[in-house]
Amino acid sequence: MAGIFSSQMAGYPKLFVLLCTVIAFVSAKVPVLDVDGDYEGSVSEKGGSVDLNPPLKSLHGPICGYRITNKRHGRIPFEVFMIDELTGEAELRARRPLDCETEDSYSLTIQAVACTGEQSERGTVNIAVRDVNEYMPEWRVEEYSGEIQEGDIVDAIISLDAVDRDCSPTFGRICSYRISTPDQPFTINEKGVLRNTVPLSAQESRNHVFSVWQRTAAARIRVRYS
Ligand SMILES: [Ca+2]
Ligand SMILES: [Ca+2]
Repeated sequence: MAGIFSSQMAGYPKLFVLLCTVIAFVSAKVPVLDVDGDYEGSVSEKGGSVDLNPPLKSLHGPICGYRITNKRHGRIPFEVFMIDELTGEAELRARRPLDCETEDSYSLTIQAVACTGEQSERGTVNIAVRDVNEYMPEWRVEEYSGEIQEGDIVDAIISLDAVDRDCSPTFGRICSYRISTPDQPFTINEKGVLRNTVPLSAQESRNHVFSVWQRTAAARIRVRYS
């Protein structure tokens, strides 16, 4: 190999050949992140390992570590564990449980650091925080009141409103409402809008008090006739 190199370079000045050799040696040692574009990842709100696509690897190892910096302000709740220095394979992990309701994504820059100290170009890691169902739905108020005219059918007597503080539609959306007190002359739709199903008579009762459930919490409803 040395013979071929020497014969190919025979016509060049010695200084030029030396310079080419040094440049070739240095460039071969600079690590390169094995990624085309950005890394895309996700991690549970509970913490643990980040699922990265593509997995974290680098060329021109051995790689002794990775340097991560936050594109936004604040401390980085992630750290890198080396798995294989030769391939640069490594795992990105959350240092602590995360809070999707406060911060649902992170954007980091990452550089591979070779064991020679050389650093790769910066890459970008986008991490989405996966929601965990921590919160129950809650009513905005504990008791709702409405009033209708005797004998009327009213499509929207009152609107009930519950909230769920989880950050994702899967765990944070109110799916339905249900009247839990049996035999009530009312119905409630998926948006929480209450209507009566038959005309009501003040002779029977001037008030109806009953409960409505959304998944787990009950609110008391009072409907008065006038
Ligand atoms: Ca929830
Ligand atoms: Ca949550």
